[in-house]
Amino acid sequence: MNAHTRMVDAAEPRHDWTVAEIEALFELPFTELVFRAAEVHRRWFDPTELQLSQLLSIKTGGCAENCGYCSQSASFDTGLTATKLMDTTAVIAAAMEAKAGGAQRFCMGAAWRDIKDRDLPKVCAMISGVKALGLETCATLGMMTGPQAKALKDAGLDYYNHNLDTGPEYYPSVVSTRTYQDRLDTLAHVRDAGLNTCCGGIVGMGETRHDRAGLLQALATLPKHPDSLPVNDLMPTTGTPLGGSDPVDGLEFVRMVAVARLVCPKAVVRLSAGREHMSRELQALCFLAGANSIFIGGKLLTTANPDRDTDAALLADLGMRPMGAASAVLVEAVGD
Ligand code: SAM
Ligand code: DTB
Ligand code: SF4
Repeated sequence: MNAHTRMVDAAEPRHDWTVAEIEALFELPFTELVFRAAEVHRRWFDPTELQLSQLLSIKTGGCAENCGYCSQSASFDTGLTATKLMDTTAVIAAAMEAKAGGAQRFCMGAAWRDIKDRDLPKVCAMISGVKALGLETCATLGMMTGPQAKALKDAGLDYYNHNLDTGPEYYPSVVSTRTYQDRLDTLAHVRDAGLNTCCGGIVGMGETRHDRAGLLQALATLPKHPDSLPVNDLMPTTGTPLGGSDPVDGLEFVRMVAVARLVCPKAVVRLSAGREHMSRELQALCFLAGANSIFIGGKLLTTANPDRDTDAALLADLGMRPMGAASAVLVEAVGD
């Protein structure tokens, strides 16, 4: 087998990854790992392109779950003011603004344990309204049933975000109000409804490399690899159990991105939460290692994200452009 054949083989999606194999990838010399990931990235994508998503919290705080990282859980005193579900017109206005700012996908997030049937018509109206603007639609509303997933799909939903967050062994240390299997069940409903899956996790919660490999193994052995794979760096929030976690070393974060690219080669890997505290150089290394999506706009759900001008300058300096766009920089693509 020559080097070219080996590279092409390594770029084909596999569903039989073991945790040990994934741990071995983590242990490669850093430059070797990044090089391999960059090769696989180029096999499926134009490495100068970035998919651009923007988030909106359509229902903030007061959540019944106890995810140890989350500012929005009712179990922790984080000083966040809970709000009720936003009006549809306000959501559509925010989506128009996001589109004008260069977003390609608009992601609506709700601090719910699960979506209730009583809220479904309003959420469907939001999705249809956002879709009608010519944006891709994504929602993250907690657990849901098969019929609920079908209703969202019929309303025009393109993607559903539902993260596995960490490896199965560490998961119970992070949240106790639901199980890993609950998450997998919702992901099955998402797939069965014909929705694209957005599924990834968080690093920086005190997990080990074994847990990170466990998360990536869980993602890579799903019946279908995630279409979008967000890698979040914990946004530490005072008042949450994980608010005082030690930050993850930048090089280890890049390894996580690179291994995600290798085990889910066709996924759009999102450099998700945490860019606010990353240097431009660290972000550039993540793009080299296979990340090809970011959240844009100055706010994620409740925490900060780089503003549009900062990102426009970064993309211009890196010579990167929005996925599918002809022009070379974000600022040119959206006008001023
Ligand atoms: N309530 C729904 C759920 O949990 O599925 C949707 C919203 S929830 C905020 C979406 C995802 O955001 C979580 O699964 C988690 O991966 C990520 N997230 C939440 N808080 C975070 C934080 N402080 N830092 C990094 N990622 C975070
Ligand atoms: C994902 O993986 N990250 C996004 C989105 N999916 C919903 C959320 C990040 C939230 C960061 C913390 C906050 O802003 O509250
Ligand atoms: Fe609720 Fe989602 Fe936050 Fe967990 S991550 S507490 S489910 S909003």
